[in-house]
Amino acid sequence: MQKAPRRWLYLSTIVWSLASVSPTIADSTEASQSGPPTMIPIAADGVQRATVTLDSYSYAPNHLIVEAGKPVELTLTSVTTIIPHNFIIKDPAGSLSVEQDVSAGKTVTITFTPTQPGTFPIYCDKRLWPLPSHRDKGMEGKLEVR
Ligand SMILES: [Cu+2]
Repeated sequence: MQKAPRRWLYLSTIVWSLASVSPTIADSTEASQSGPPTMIPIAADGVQRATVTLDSYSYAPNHLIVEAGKPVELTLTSVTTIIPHNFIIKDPAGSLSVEQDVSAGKTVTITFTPTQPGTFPIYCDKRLWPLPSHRDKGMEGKLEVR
């Protein structure tokens, strides 16, 4: 008799604590969307290297500026303890498509070469149903290709 109600209480506590995080996220959304533009330097070997920190729910920096036609190497470092994230860059016109999962606490390096100038969205499409997606919680940014 006792087991079922106790489990329900446990689950509802989790849902409640996840929901209670939302107001904080709404605040940080404003800040993350207005992050300062970061021009990624070109190293001696011609590679544009930078490190991006993934947190719940943000990228830092989140506005990256790179040059077209030169390889970009991004080190994606997750500082979360539980929540998995990903790093997606999509050009709707098809010139760029990057998608990389980054597990909690992990570091992954990705390389791609943008060919077309433009500004492309960066975002995390993970979501824990029925909560909004991480992108909706502010986990987004942009890649500006010049
Ligand atoms: Cu995420």
